[in-house]
Amino acid sequence: VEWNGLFHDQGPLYASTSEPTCSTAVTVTVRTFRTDVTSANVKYYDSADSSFHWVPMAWVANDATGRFDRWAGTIPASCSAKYYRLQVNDGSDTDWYNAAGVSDNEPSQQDFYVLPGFSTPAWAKAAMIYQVFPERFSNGDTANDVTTGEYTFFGAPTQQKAWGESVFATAPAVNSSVFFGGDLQGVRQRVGYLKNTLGINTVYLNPIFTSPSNHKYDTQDYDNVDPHLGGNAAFSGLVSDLHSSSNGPTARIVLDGVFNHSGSWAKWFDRGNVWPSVTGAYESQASPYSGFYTFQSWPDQYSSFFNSTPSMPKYDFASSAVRSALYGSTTSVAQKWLRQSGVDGWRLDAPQYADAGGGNGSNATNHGIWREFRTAVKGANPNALIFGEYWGNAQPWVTGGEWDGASNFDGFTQPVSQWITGRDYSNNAASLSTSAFDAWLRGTRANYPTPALRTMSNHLSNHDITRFGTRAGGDIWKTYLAHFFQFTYVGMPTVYYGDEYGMQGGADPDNRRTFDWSQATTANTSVALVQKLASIRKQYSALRTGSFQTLAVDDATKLYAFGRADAANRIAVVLNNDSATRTYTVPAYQLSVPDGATMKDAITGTTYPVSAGNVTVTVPGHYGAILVN
Ligand code: ARE
Ligand code: CA
Repeated sequence: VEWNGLFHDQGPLYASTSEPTCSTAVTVTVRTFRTDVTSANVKYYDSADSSFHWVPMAWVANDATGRFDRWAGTIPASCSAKYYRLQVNDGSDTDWYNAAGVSDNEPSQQDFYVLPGFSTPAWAKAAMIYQVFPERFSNGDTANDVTTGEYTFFGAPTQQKAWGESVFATAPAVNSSVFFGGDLQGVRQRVGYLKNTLGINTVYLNPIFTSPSNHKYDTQDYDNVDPHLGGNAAFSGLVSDLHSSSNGPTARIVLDGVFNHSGSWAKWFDRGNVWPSVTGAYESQASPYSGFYTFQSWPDQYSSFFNSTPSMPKYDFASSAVRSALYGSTTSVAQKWLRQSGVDGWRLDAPQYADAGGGNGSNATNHGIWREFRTAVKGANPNALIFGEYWGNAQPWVTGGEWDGASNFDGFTQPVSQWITGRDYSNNAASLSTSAFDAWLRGTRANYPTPALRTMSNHLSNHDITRFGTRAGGDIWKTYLAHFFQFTYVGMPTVYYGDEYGMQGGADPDNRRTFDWSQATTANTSVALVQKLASIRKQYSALRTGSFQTLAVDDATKLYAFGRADAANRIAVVLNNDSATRTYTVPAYQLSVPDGATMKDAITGTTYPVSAGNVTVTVPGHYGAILVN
């Protein structure tokens, strides 16, 4: 069998649905070179009877170029999870195809998923996220700024710094008690920048509930937005401005859900007696909240985040009362902000560690927690997005009952950083050839069911890792190239504030510098490119939910070309990871674009003819072309 002709994924051209219900059969199509194959089969494992089943595929049609055959078979409807691989035969040879690609021998893992009942929010599949660290993005009200010595945080008096003041690289003492004054009034004033200049449609805010630290991962009061960020009033104003369609397209808002631990100053714990009318677990063993936490030796020895952060005591999820308070009841933290404030979803902080009895994520307990959480949150709002923070393969959490997607450190951030900058996301030297990049992407895509893949959060930087702009050595062209890939790949493009102009920064806290508002205009070439890329992603459904197909890989010239395709458009994305301008020949026939057709670069408007199956395009160094048919 000619491997180069084989293709299948769960894009709309090759699967009748990627989100079946219990009563939806799934018809899958495999493409082969014309007359190359004499028979084809779907072999699927059904978890209902723990056995494999075969479905013979029937020849259906040729494609638009006449170069390919299409064969289809139908996996019958039922509620059970199923996993399938495809077998193709040419009379003398048998080969296999699954999410890992083509193989001579039957694969035993990375099959395609059929998970009846698992769907992710439609809006999230179209989301383009902007991540804001509120204390550092925009200061809309100087009256609420934390001032120097205003209070003492874990022994350190607060320090107020001027916007833009460079303190992180030079002052090692700089920590969680340094403030620049950013707030939600500031975000609100910049909604026009987000919606209309950048064209993003979703804002993810790092924690905003009251807490004495600048990052607020140590929650003091889940019921109130920090007054230094503008409080509940500024927040509800921001939500309505984002949801409004009178100031630009309507947009969504996702909050950071810190549910693994609280701050030690939360009322349920109340170390330091921050809540005089409440008896917290730290204050008395007779506290109504004693069961919320795990003490090895009351009061000073208790389980905390990473077992080393006393300001962040861990919840004990064995307590049904804590589960009810965090997500189970309609007035719980997770439900209340969805039901009463119109929040559109949660990013889950450190969710792998949620556990009972001070543990750090034993499987059964942890998955039980997130299954309950999903039921509660989707009950409050079926369209709420849930994506978990996880740095590795998040597959155990995204096969249906728990999260929609996850932070894509492993399937996006790391390979993109290494391929383009020669550095990993911690800024250590680590290079990656183009073919290794392609293989890495294929392998990590195979980890995830299609509904989850489309809601993975694809970020170049975030508040825990070094800035992409620094890894790129300040070469803004590498940022351009990274954005080309980010806005054309599978998953939610997630722009960490400042990445749109290549903001610099090392590890935490240097990755949380103040935003430079002099850059926030389309006079900045990088900002203008992000605007263009966001508008292109918005225009073409193929870039959001179409198939992903590798078209060309060249280690010597550092060419990477891939297709995104659905019934509306066939798109070839051509990336040049070399510094020199290069001319590439890309196999348009692989997208079934026929000879004589043209493909138009959505960036430049230049039109290219397809002949002899190929399209030839010249691309500047560290830049891309998005050829649309
Ligand atoms: C503060 C200082 C740091 C200092 C640290 C040590 O800022 O410079 O090193 O204290 O105590 C929040 C704040 C941080 C703060 C931290 C502790 O944002 O600034 O650090 O609280 O007070 C792992 C976890 C993952 C976690 C990362 C940071 O798995 O959940 O570490 N990320 C979330 C948030 C953080 C937040 C917290 C959790 C706590 O996004 O911002 O920190 O609420 C591997 C592993 C990962 C591991 C990763 C990094 O790849 O696979 O699991 O992530 O390395 O260590
Ligand atoms: Ca302020």
